[in-house]
Amino acid sequence: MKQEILELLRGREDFVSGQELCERFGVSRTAVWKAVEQLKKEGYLIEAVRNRGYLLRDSDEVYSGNEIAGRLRTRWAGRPVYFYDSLGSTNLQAKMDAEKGAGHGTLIVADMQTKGRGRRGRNWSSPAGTNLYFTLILKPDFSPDTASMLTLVMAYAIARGIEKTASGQGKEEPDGLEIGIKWPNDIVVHGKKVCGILTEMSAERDYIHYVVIGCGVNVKKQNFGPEIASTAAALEEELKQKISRSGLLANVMEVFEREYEAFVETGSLKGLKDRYNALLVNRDREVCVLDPKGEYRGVARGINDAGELLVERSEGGLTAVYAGEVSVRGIYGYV
Ligand code: BT5
Repeated sequence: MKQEILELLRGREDFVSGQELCERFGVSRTAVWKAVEQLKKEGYLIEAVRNRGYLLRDSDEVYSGNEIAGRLRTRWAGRPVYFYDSLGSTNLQAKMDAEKGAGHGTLIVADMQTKGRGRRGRNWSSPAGTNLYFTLILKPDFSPDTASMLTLVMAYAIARGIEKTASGQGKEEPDGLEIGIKWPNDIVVHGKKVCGILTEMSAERDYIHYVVIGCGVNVKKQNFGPEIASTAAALEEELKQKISRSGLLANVMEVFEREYEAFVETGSLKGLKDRYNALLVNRDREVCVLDPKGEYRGVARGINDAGELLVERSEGGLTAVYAGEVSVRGIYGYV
């Protein structure tokens, strides 16, 4: 009932009387009052005025499973959502849940991580109360070599989700926010990393058991450690506005669901390629490709339908770089 009261208050701009709530849910005034007290404990700002009733002031700062679920407008992405105050790593939890049968679209969220991971065992800084750490479980029905493209679909969804949240109008392409993608798995604002993505998969040769896409997005101001102080940034500071973590996550799920469905239909990034390339910060920049077989330099020209980065090499020729094998660095810095 708590959730239902919340939904009703969310839809009203004026006070809702205690009487109306009692009649609507067939419970006593005390029961309504208790449910409202619980919501307040979760962080909701609910004003209670004698003879007028209850009014939900603002839920933008509330970050909980209920709040995220209440804001979702998807059919399957983020359903169900499991929220934890603390986890070792949302990717690890997601993999355990996927093994135990959690379905396509299940979302694991934590307010903090004690063992947040980047690629190749690197560390992901994951303090409490500030950022998004979430992992989406997918059980796709396509071949395992296609799965690395999902990182790119998620990167696009996060970039657009940020724009949508920051513009506040649900509009996805406001001018001048300078949000970009650093191929393959970073989101960058003003040349600094605000988000990283770690995609992991369990598969046989031609069959995917599951894919988990884990994302960390820096939202609130925080003290980044000395190691990342010069390369990391948080959205609220860079964009100079408040960002609701629950709202952002719901927007990301919405864009991801739409783009994932288009991706599955064509089996490639054909439909997304041009829009992705428009956000690519490495585009037409000199990059260093850190290939285990040998580093080389070139100019990044954008992705192809398979999500590979096309690099025009200094010594001539165009190479398609596959995300699974290499990293790309800017010549003059992180981007
Ligand atoms: C990534 O790896 O960028 C993938 C990060 C994925 C994190 C999410 S959080 C939810 C889910 N659960 C997990 O355990 N992981 C996922 P990579 O490209 O390897 O970048 C890692 C590097 O980014 C580190 O070595 C640091 O230099 C830097 N870094 C660490 N924490 C950061 C932060 N909060 N913001 C920006 N940069 C950070």
